Amino acid sequence: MLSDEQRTSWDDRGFFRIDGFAPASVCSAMLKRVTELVRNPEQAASVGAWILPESNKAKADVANPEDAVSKIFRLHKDSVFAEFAHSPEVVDLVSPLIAPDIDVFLSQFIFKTAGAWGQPWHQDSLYFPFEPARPVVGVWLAVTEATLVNGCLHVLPGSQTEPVHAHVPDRRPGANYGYFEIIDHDMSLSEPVLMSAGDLLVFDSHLMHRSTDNESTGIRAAMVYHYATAGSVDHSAEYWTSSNAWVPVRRDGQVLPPSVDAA
Ligand SMILES: O=C(O)CCC(=O)C(=O)O
Repeated sequence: MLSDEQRTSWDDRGFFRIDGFAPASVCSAMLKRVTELVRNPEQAASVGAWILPESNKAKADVANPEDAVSKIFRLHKDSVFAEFAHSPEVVDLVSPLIAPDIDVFLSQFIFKTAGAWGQPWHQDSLYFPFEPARPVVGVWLAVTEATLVNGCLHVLPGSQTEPVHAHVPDRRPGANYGYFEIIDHDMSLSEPVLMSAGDLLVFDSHLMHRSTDNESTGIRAAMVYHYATAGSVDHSAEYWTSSNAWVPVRRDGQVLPPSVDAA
């Protein structure tokens, strides 16, 4: 399912991108739905979503509730987010990188409204104490444009071959919950990932990446999913309150519809 170019980029650089992957209608439906959920916390709770506040913004100081939200987790059983997570276009892209049978276990909508801080250099596998530990694949959909000014991702090509490095808590006072940082590695060969709404980045969970602060006056939104081998043992709950929810997306060569729950 992967082109030679995608496979080479994956092997050598730890990621590849597909421009124009999702239509504008999907991006706007996602943004509309998360806004609805943030404005209706009971509805968010009823679909199992978790709302994480932006640490450096007080609810009282913002015009709309969503302006003070950093991320919403556990959306992959809900409407447009489930449809995307289970779509053959995504599942058949990710499966060759992992295994024939895969689950989606994590989803997060990142609001990154004006003034929100970025996430420092990290490897996603820090958050994934699984057996087997890898492969784990992230897909990052640009819901809006991502630029140098509004806080696009930056990646360090080739760093997927590194083990998971030591991470220290994000050193900025008031940094968001759960943000950790790699400080023992040279990031000088990193590259910004400039994207238009609808572009997709597919990346290895050992790839070092970060995002910068949103210094624009608008939102820089993204929807992120993570996929892993079916039957993985997830030890997260032994360390922290986990937002993971394992849902099968591919079995016996078939992409499964959103309604099939994990065993
Ligand atoms: O989109 C962002 O601002 C950061 C996302 C990120 O680093 C991640 O999903 O691991």
